[in-house]
Amino acid sequence: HRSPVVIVGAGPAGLTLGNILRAASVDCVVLEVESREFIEQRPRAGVLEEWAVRGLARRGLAGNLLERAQRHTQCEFRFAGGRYRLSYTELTGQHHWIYPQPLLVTDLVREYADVRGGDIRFGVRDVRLHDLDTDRPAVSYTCPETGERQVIHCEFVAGCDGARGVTRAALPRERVRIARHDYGIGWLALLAEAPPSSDCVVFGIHPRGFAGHMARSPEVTRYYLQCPPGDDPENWSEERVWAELQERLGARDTPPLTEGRLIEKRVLDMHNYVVEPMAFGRLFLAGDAAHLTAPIAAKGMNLALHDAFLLGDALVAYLTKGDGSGLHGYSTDCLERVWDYQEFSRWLSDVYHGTASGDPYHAGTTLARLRRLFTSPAAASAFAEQYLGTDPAL
Ligand code: RFL
Repeated sequence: HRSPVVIVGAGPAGLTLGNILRAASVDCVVLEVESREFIEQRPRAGVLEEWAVRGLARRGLAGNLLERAQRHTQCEFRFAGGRYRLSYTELTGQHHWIYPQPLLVTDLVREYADVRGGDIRFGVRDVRLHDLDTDRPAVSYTCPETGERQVIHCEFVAGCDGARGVTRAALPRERVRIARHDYGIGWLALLAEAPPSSDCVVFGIHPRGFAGHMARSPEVTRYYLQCPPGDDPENWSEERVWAELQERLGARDTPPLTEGRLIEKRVLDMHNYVVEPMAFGRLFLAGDAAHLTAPIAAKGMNLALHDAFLLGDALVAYLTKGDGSGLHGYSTDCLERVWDYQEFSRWLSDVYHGTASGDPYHAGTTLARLRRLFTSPAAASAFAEQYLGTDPAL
């Protein structure tokens, strides 16, 4: 079997890339280990930056999103018993869109497979990459129905298989540098069957640890609670979760949170990595396969889309016009934004976790940073700009 491009992984990065290629009549095959039902329901991110949605819309991929997503214009910090709103849209003219990742993935699969006639194979096993440093690489996998090995010969492989995929490991160790940062912090990620308790994202910065509140839909709210890394979710009964959330997100003159049944409860160990360069031979990595940012600043899905736009346009330029400049600059062009978002996540992590660090010095400087956000318009504008991401006009 032959196809110009094989895309490993059907997350936001792989599916966006597949759609861009199909729109330009470039054939590709998407290989995904999970089933379609599974990826359409896997709960994760929900915050999209305005430029990313514009990029999707420009490629005909934001129809449902623009009808159904909520527009957010401000966020709220709660600390030292008070609540403080930051109207980032007033400061930047940009807003956030709230659209759960499974809905975006559902839209992208439907458009790719059912509308643009793209080839996608679910449930594949044991994906392996071959001859990446030649002009004729190949990808092999075990077919779920027959158990046979299949080989697809191609010109390019796109590694879009996320943090736990296999494509990153195909980069020879001596040709890449992987920078890592471990925060030494855990977050209990929760989804509650409860309506949001605020019309915006709320960050609770509390001596007992960080707590976050993020609307997902009128019925479902995402919450986060800082916890020790590697903590067992079973240590967190519903009762304990709600008591901690009420305490850490509590503020003067604020009604208690609306409680509900917890439908997801997972511990995330907060760590980041960046692979440089994001390419080797005919393999190009995109999204979490190339770089992970802990969900601290809600950046991961946005970066995945940024990579997919750049890689999609670059592959189309090469395969339809022989123009290799986009592919040549791909890694450098992606990494600038990746590092910018990494730096912001790290800054924000210091703020979120400072008052619970046990270090009075860190706690003191954290509160100073927070007060500065609400006394200095320049500090507020700088925060807003980074929180929303600058527009790459893609
Ligand atoms: P994905 O979405 O992980 O997709 C990779 C796909 O590859 C498949 N796969 C393989 N396929 C074939 N062969 C293999 N060997 C394979 N191994 C894996 C997987 O099944 C999957 O379908 O990566 P992609 O496309 O790079 O997208 C990245 C985003 O999913 C990720 O950055 C975000 O979810 C991160 N994130 C957030 N990002 C935001 O921008 N805003 C947020 O609010 C936000 N919140 C979050 C998050 C991530 C979270 N978790 C659980 C990691 C909240 C959470 C809780």
